[in-house]
Amino acid sequence: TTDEVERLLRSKMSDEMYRRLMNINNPELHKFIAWAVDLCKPNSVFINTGSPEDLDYIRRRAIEVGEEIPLKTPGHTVHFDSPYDQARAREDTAILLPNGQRLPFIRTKDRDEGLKEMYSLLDGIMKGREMLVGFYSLGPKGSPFSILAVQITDSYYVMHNENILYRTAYDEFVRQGERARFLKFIHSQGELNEMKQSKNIKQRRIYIDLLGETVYSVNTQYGGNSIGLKKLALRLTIKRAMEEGWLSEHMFIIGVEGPNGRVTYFTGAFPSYSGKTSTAMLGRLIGDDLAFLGNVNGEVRAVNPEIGVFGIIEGINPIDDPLIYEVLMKPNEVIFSNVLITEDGEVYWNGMGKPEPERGINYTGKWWRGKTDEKGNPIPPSHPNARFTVSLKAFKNLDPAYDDPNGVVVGGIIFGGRDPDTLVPVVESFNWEHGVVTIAASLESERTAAVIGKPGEREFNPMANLDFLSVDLGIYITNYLKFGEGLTKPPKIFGVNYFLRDEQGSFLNSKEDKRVWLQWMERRVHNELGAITTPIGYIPRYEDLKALFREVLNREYRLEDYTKQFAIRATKLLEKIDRIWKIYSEIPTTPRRFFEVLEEQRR
Ligand code: SPV
Ligand code: MN
Repeated sequence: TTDEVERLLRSKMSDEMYRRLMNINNPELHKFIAWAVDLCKPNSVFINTGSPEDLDYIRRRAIEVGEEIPLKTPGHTVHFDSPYDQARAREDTAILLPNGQRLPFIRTKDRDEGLKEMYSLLDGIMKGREMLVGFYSLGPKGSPFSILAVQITDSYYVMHNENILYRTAYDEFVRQGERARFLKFIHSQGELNEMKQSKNIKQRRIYIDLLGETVYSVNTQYGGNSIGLKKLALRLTIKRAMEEGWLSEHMFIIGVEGPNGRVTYFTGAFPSYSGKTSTAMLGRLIGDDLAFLGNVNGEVRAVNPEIGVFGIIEGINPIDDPLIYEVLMKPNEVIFSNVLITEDGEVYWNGMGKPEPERGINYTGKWWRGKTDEKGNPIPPSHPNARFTVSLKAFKNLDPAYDDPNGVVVGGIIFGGRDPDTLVPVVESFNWEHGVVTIAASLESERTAAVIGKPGEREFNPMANLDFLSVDLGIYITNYLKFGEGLTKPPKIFGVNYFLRDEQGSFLNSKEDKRVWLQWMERRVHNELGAITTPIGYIPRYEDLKALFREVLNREYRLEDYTKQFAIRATKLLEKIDRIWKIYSEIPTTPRRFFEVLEEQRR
């Protein structure tokens, strides 16, 4: 009842915090917070309005309680996750569905059972701690694309991340009052060890309740598992997108500068650690990870639900990624996770282009060269999935439209993976459905360190979104195809592959070649270049690439390299079609059109 809600809230909230919450005239919100207070039993509640003082409070507390360690450079801090909690935890993550319903490829759990387990894990978990409540908007405020969200957490680190990565929206909640519909996230890091790392990793659980549009996350700190608005929200927004006929995707959004000052916007989906962020940095940046795509008058428009980057830091160095490197070096608000703190109080990560220090502190405690884990494997200075969190505003290549409520018009959509031996470096599909079926829905990639498990195995990863799917894959594909039918100016769909290798295992391309592919795609969107029609789509002509290599990289491009890279590997492609066919034929909801398009390709 309203009285109980009031009593519960008043028992844990100062007058000021209570006033802040009541400023939002939304009984559902009050009930949600009261329920969380009742269950988690925090000492107190902090309502984060997003004011400069509140943002500062979160930053300060993260350091005071030891969740973050300040570095020498002003604004820089480091957070350490547990050695067993450094990537997305697939095994501990499930979509809750009523009556034990199941979905292909998705870890599901009976809703009642899952909620029961979760409530018992959360019971009293915030004793002695402050419960933090944050209000955010996924997407530009006031945009028709945008979705509101509330995050509850007992981690200053998590809320600090969210304050950098998302638009705070307390004011929007106040404005909308009762009308505010919002996603709900509740997180607790659980008990901590001396290094302030989640201790009960065996009880790590991430449950996504589609019915209640609520995500529960407990006994974990790794950003992908704990930052509600990132990949946890993605599960909920995919569901909404499905119901409302738009696309919620694991994609960057960039503006590519073409000839004569022309800017063409692209979105791109890549499994993590397959070139997504580095491709995003080649353009004018709008987003590096997530995109909402909608049909606006027959065109696709996209907005970024985020305003920051939670990026992989390994291998970022001044030569390959000068823009990111600069952002990570200058005094600025940056949260590093799972890197090494040197003895001088500076940050070090693998592949930054500096000699490896002798010692320092990393996620395993005191680190020195040659330290091994319990299996005898050497512990690197930084974890391969070590990350940085930084505002988009820190980037020199930020596109002025990054916060435009109307989004940008999408000219092309790129799908890429880590594929050693099958797909050419760049290919354009014949049309929307051909691209959706043979490129996007057929995406395969080698597993990387962003996911717990053995790297290197080839994984099926449609739209680079499989880890985040919350709906039946067949229905997801159907929605994609339908979305295309409603477009009068559909974006072109491209496939890229930066990881082709020869028989000796050497890469067939160098890192900067992707600049050329990007320019080729930009020209193709405007129908300025011809192409070779092959059974898998349009591929570049040698002479066009030769000219672009000159123009973009000031380099020769040899015919023999082209021939190797752009050979249509028919046997490998046919094998791939067989694999993909088998997967989808086991999903009853796969649309018939899917098999027709794939069959045409095979023939
Ligand atoms: C990614 O790996 O794709 C990320 C980080 O963006 S995570 O949140 O772990 O998914
Ligand atoms: Mn991602």
